[in-house]
Amino acid sequence: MKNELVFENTIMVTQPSLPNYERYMGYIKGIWDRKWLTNNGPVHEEFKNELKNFLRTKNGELFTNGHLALEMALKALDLKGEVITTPFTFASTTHAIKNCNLEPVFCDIDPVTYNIDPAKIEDLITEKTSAILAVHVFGNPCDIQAIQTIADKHNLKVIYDAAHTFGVEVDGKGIANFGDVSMFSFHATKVFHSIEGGMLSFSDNSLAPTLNALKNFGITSPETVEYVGSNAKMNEFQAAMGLSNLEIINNEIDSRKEVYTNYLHYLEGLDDIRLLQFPDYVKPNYAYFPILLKDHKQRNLLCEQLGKYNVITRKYFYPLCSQFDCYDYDVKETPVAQGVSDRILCLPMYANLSKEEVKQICEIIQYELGDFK
Ligand code: T4K
Repeated sequence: MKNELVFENTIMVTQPSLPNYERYMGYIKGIWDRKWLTNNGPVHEEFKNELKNFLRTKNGELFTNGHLALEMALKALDLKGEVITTPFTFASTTHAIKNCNLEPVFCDIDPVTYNIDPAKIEDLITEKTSAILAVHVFGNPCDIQAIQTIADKHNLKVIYDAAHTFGVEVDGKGIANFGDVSMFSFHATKVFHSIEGGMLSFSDNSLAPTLNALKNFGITSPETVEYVGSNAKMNEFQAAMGLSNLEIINNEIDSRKEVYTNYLHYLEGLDDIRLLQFPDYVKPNYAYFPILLKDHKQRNLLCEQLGKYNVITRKYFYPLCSQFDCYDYDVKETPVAQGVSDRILCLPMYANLSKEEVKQICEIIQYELGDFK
């Protein structure tokens, strides 16, 4: 331990940015006056339209969180049987599949991008397969073209868990425009948030009425309930936070880019660490700062040691979803995912993380990795 590097105030793995207080309260005042609090209120509608403009997508619907949005997407597509997916993701992705009475089939990941490896998908397709549910992990887009080619060949739906990819572009095209459906999370820990919240973008506009019914108990008219739906509606207060945050999103991404650049600068030359690189054709949003350590022991030690300096890191995503106690799968089938999950560590990443703080975190890492050798 090097005592002079201990932070006085704990550095969390992330911290939400907040919008201009007066702007937010302006929206709240309107909600107060109207007494219309949820169920497709005017702020909800304004937020939805602004988001569709920002993400440059023609179809979009809002939800109370990203997870329920994903479940509603799987239901609206009326999937059956098996869904090929990645085990290297947040619990939500796999739980959504299971909660919709579908069977997840775990495909291994690419060792460089940490996304589902398209080269390994076709071997897993059976007559029961109805979809591929891929995740753009840490904001780095999947191999969209390869996945679509496989899906077209086998007549499968493609759903993207785009929880980490708000504002990301591929070859100048907004990330919301790929596959059949993409899900965005607006949780407080995300690059863009509405406290809690989520959105689906989708290619087939006929999905809109089904999604709207599904998020409102399956009700299609005052006396008709056509689907076994849920309650997954976004309320006016969430939408107000989202609208206010949309005003600062470009600054948010610029600030994160600076934090990312500072990390690259101060971690340069550390042989034990591999960083996530974005291809030239991707415009990233700098959602996370994952590092891949040499082995499991080194990752765990570094995580523990950083904690003693008041730096909170997270092992996103360890364990693999396929290893959860609530499931019973054979993880040996995804060795690359296993290796990444054992060695990954997400460093603090948020817009307000100063250059001095990043420098100090990197000095701790340098010192502690030196100690571990
Ligand atoms: N798919 C993927 C790939 C996802 O990553 C997620 C969510 C979803 C689907 C589902 O989307 P949502 O239904 O959530 O919209 C956090 C988030 O709760 C979760 O949204 C996120 N992924 C996941 C990667 O991270 P935890 O369990 O790590 O959260 P927690 O409470 O430990 O927060 C992390 C840190 O953030 C805290 O240590 C401090 C800071 N924090 C957190 C909150 C809530 C704040 O500073 N302020 C806050 O209000 O899951």
